[in-house]
Amino acid sequence: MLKIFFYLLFFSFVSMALFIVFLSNNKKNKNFFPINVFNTENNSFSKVGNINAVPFKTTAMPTTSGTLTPCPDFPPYLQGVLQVQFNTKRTLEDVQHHVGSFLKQGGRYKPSNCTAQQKVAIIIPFRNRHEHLNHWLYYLHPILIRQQLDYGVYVINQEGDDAFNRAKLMNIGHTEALKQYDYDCFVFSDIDLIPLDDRNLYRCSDKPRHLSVAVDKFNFKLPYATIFGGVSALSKEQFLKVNGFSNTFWGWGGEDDDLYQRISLRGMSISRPNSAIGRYKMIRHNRDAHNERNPNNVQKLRETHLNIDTDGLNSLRYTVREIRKDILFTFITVDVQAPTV
Ligand code: UD2
Ligand code: MN
Repeated sequence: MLKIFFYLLFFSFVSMALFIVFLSNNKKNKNFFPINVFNTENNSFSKVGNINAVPFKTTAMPTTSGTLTPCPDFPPYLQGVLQVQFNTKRTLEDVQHHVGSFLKQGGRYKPSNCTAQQKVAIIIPFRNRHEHLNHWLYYLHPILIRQQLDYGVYVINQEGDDAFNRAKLMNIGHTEALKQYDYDCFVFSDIDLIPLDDRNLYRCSDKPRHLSVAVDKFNFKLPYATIFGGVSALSKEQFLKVNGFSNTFWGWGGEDDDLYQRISLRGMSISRPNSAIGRYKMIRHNRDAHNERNPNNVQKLRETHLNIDTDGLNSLRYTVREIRKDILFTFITVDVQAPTV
């Protein structure tokens, strides 16, 4: 009987010891939590550690000569796939509380521990979409910070209620941003598009780049091969080479296709991230008032080659009504000089 008792005691000790070993191993795995970061440019995987432990602000690491080293090609703090939802109501105060302390007046940021590879102006055409703006700022600032960009956010607000002109607002944003800082890359983004993966870098490349490749609204597929609307990135040189957007697309539609044609006409082709990474959620909305589809824009698309040299950055006319620098963005209200009909 006593023998049985000792056997039982022995077995319970062994199982307890095994249980403890199992628990400690489990904990180790949790701490390590490796994340595979998919490198969008050469399709290779690299490992980063636990991203939750990575602070936005890291201490500066100057070289021996006292200058900062260039930021790496592949930012080390990316998280990969992101959770995005628009059910939560967000106010500007919420967003400011969330990310404001990392930014400088005007929605500006640059990494403190390395020199950013590019100076990027994000241009957003805007009128009466404040709720969308709050979501955009809430999600995009942390992403852009993790991407180690030297960037600024410019919201170009069309004054009045004449026909909306997305493309002209982009040209104005480009011109006004350059008055503020020596940007070398321009990301043109709709206010309602939120990336679902931070490996989709808001940078420019050797070709004009279409970033919003797989949008939920289009079942995560390109609706047609040459689409260039949504979010796109052009270097300063690329944008100048095509004379910017056309200024004459009033109302909804066509201006993005016109830009695509300009790019082709100037002998360039476009690049895109992998569709597994270039994923976006669009905040659901109805067509806005005064941005109805304009049937004239279809005809205009047949004339891009006739207009590219005379309609664009070199013919841009507008009046700035106000420049307001919030901590989260620079808000520029403009009179786009809509034609009187
Ligand atoms: C598509 C394109 C968009 C543009 C548009 C045609 C994609 C994913 N999107 O978007 O890039 O080419 O068709 O013009 O391909 N806006 C305001 N207030 C307004 C009207 C527009 O702020 O009253 C801004 C806002 O940033 C908005 C953008 O203009 O996201 C485009 O307008 P939209 O969202 O109504 O157009 P949508 O979704 O059909
Ligand atoms: Mn939209």
